[in-house]
Amino acid sequence: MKIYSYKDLSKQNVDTLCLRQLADDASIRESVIAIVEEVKVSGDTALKQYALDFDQVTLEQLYLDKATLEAIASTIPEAEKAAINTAYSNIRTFHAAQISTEANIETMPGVNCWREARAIEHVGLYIPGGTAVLPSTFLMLATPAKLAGCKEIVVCSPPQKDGKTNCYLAYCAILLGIDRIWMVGGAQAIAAMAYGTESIPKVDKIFGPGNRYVTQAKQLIQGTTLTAIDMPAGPSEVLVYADETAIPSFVASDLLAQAEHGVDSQAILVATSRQIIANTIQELDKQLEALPRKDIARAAIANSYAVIVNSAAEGMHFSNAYAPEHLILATETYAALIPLISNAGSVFLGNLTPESAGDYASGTNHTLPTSGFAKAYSGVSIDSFIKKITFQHISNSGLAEIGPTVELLANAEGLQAHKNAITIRLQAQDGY
Ligand code: HSO
Ligand code: ZN
Repeated sequence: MKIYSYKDLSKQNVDTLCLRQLADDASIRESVIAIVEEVKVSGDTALKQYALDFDQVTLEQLYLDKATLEAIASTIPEAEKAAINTAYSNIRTFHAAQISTEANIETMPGVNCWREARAIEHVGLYIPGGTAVLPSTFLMLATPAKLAGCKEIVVCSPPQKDGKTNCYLAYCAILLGIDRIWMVGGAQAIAAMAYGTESIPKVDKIFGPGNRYVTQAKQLIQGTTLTAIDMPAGPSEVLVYADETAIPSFVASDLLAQAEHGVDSQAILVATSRQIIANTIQELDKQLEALPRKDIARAAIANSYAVIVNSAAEGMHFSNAYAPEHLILATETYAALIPLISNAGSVFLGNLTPESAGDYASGTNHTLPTSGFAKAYSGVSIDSFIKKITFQHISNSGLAEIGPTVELLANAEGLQAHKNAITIRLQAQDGY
């Protein structure tokens, strides 16, 4: 892990350190374009062929039905079932509280304006398989989708070697009231949901993380179809701010929790002294050896760095420039730092609040903006599954109030028909 001193970094150095590898691999783009085109043209036939080519499974039917999911779900061990139930309950409680109604505003006497939320009717959720199957992601996406009232929730996830899904995903499906999981993975899943196939419904918005192919496919369909995406997704990342009240073994465990996600994950340590960094690296080396995914974690740590800062303000300055997906404040004085945070996906306060808690069970969503997109994007929430429609009503007296203003502005823009739409009504009123 490289160590930098903040005071020696130029603005350009900081910019370079904050730059993520936004993978735009031309060969990936080309194969994704080909896959998307093939799914668009050949639909289910293409999906079955890709299942054979990429997942080595023959699928007679592309989805698992409710009875199959129930049978798989029934094999889940009791302890894991209880853990999923607890996580689900917390995620549900936190997201349910985000549902709100807005006030009806009388902007002028007799002129009323308001907004009402409506669910996005058809949504698609992509649940990755690969090196880690993530039932937690299923809960994080489907819980707000259900609460928002989405009519149709299409779930795609790559098949296991037996052509099915595991007991955790199946149990989540049953718990969430989702009675079908499509055994479709990769870029082909994104294409299927964006264009629709004979059996997979076309959706209005696609959610979920994935590998570079999935991410590339999401970017592609966002630009070429009417289907929206949740957010641009890059490798997962954490920035831990640690001062002398931090506990190095805890900090090391947080950096490694991030690092085990993937070789391209970043785990950044910002600390108020070189000693804290040294202590943390010592702990990190110790803990790393015991990890089953140590090769992945080691590669990710090699891709990460530490920064020494002279004050909390400097630390937050760097953090805001980096705009981390996850920010952990490993300090007892976290409260004073909260107002200094301007860019972060999700923040974890104090020595007893690891990112893992939010990844799984505390209630907040773990689908968050990466790669610096926290400067402009929020994480997934109820808002991601709704759109807000504005309404207005103008009464008799309201028309008299607002009419002359609109007439004048329409006239100024040279749009006579706009003006007439007011004038014709005002004249009709005069006749009453
Ligand atoms: N840290 C990941 C979410 C996750 N962690 C799922 C474990 N499972 C992105 O926020
Ligand atoms: Zn995680």
